[in-house]
Amino acid sequence: MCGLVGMVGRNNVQYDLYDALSLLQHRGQDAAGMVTCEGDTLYQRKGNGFVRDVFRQEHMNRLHGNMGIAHVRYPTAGSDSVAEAQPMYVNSPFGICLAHNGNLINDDKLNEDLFRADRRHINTSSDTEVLLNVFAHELQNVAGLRPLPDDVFKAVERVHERAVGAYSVVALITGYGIVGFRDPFGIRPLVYGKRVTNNGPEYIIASESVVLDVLGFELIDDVAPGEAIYIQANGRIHRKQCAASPLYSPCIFEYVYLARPDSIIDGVSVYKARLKMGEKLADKILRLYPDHDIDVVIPIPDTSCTAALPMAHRLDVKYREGLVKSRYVGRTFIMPGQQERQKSVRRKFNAIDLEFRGKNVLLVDDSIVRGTTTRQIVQMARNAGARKVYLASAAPPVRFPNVYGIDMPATHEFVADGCSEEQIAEYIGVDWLVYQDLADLVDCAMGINEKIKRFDASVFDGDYITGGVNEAYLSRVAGLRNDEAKRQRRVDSEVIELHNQI
Ligand code: PIN
Repeated sequence: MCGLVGMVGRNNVQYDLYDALSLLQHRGQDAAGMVTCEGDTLYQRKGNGFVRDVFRQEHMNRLHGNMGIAHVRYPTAGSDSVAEAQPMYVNSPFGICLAHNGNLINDDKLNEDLFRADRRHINTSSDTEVLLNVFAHELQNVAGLRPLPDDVFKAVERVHERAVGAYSVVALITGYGIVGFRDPFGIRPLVYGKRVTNNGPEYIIASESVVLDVLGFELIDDVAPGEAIYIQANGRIHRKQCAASPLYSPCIFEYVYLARPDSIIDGVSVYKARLKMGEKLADKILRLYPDHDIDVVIPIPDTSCTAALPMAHRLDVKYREGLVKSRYVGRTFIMPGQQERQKSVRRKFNAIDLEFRGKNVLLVDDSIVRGTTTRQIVQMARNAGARKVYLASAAPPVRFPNVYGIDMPATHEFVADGCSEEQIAEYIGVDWLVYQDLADLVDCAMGINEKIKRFDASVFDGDYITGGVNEAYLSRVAGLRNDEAKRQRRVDSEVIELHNQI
């Protein structure tokens, strides 16, 4: 998962881009990068780690220019090293930088075509470099000495024809402007907005609307599935639908867990969707257990708190924040091995005994993926003296791999893989377990945007809307995602970094 931002301003944009990346930090904490453009010159800073660690004052001082793009990255399959931090750059035509949120399914085939037909070399295993070169090649085919809006739109049309998968993109064409586009299914989010200054309008494109809110931009619209937005360096803005048959199909997991609650994605408030998830889940519990003996609802923080509160109201039981999550403990993915992950859960969460002792507790989480964190938290609840422990998940069981840019484990590492709900409950150690039904979840996210007819819910139902997801592809993904593969890639990338230092 990644976060993107691109901006055309009236003055230097590096501080706005920095703030935007900080607001998108939840979408990726593995690496961050920024490219700015002043006249015909590009300035770049990229590195591994949090935004605040990658950009120091001396870097900020050098990032000149009134337009730029920036990116935060999560380690999606196959891209853990700093060499693959984004934005990526290709010099021809014009000098183009590109940052991408999502994942291409046919990057192997595109890589081959780029080499054989387009005579372009790809130097990393990142699908972003592939996407950048496809866009660059197509722009080179149509543009003259300057990229006109129609040239940019034709290039995006060709990208849609060639690329299969999920891609929300911001690109910068040196000296000319920034481009934002979204795949024909609009799987990953992208919005754009405007801020009026005394010197004229400024424009921004970003993964989530929270960036626009905080930086004082007015939301114009979501970039529609298949649509492209071209903002020229002089502040002129152009938009065009570039896909033959776009179909709104945004990722439902954004609403479950990925996005910030204060963002509005495709016209639907993430916060409101989560409130509804809590209400629907309470209704299901009341249907299944009309005489339930729940004393207290306790969310597993942070995401699930939004759903747990209306849930408690509807169940007519107390809501208590009996689990405290430390803000300062390192991320679990620095320690991807199973044992290390277990230790880190205990460091991250602590239980307030008085909320558990002698009580029948309903824990609430946004989703259950591996079940390992959940299992330990259930054990903590028991150690804190809970009489019975129940668990409700605001999302259905995760059973299928994500191929659209969310870093998830291999299928056999999902707790739900090949297991019934009873077996999962037993593994996790709860007295009963309730999952949200998929139809209810879809209902919660439907909101008021009539353009959305369906969601990408492939992690729950295995329906991959883009096509191209076959057995061979899934086994390639599984090979890249299991714990051992991730550990090996970390070692490899450390070696590369060391080599670079030497
Ligand atoms: C919660 C994020 N949420 C918690 C992510 C745990 C699955 N896990 C998915 C639950 S928050 S497990 O954003 O940190 O608040 O099933 O893999 O054990």
